[in-house]
Amino acid sequence: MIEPALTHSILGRAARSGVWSLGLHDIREHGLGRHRTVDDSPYGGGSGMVMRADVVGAAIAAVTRSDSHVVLLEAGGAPFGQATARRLAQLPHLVFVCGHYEGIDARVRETLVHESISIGDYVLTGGELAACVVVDAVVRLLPGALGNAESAVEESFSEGLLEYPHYTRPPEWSGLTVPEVLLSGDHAKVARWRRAQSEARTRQLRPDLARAAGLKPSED
Ligand code: JF5
Repeated sequence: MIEPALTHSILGRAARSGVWSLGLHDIREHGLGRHRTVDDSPYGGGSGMVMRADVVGAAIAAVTRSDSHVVLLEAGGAPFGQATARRLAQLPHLVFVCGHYEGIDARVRETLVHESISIGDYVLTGGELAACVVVDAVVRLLPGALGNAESAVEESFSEGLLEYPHYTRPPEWSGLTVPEVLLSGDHAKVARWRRAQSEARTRQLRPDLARAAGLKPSED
């Protein structure tokens, strides 16, 4: 699941050109016994299974270096955002621990995990897709990862506002036209229009971001 997601397209090109590299490690290789068991029932009772500290601990130990930063993906982690992506992009070696079942023995998080991250308030079947999301957001920030065509789209988030709407040819499609101002050639006017669109969208869809960016609530 992870390999095709992270070796496709832009991330794949960046890996092939040496910007980053991916190592994939199956925790089950550290599993116990004939069934390579990685989980057990929770102390204290209850449903579901918990990933064993000894197994996950051995898996982490096998792949970490002295400069590794170990990240656990779980719904109960700290909310992931662009600021976290920027911070992780500065680090030399990231290890993503992907939970399954009800989660991982809490002693692993306390000892071997440097931070626990959530990509949103929903439950996944495992941490792999969440790790792919984080890796994508981090790798595209590495120097040389993006070509000119893909660059730049940090702007909206570094401003803390949502993107303005984009248009390209044809000028009329399905009876819909492109806003006049974008065809006017007046760059200052275009910039003001885009800023107003960003602010309006942010107020409407993300009042939390609007407040954080210091936008006044609109009248209507
Ligand atoms: C996971 C046990 C981790 O469900 C998530 C998740 C949701 N938002 N961010 C991450 O991670 C997978 C499942 C079960 C631990």
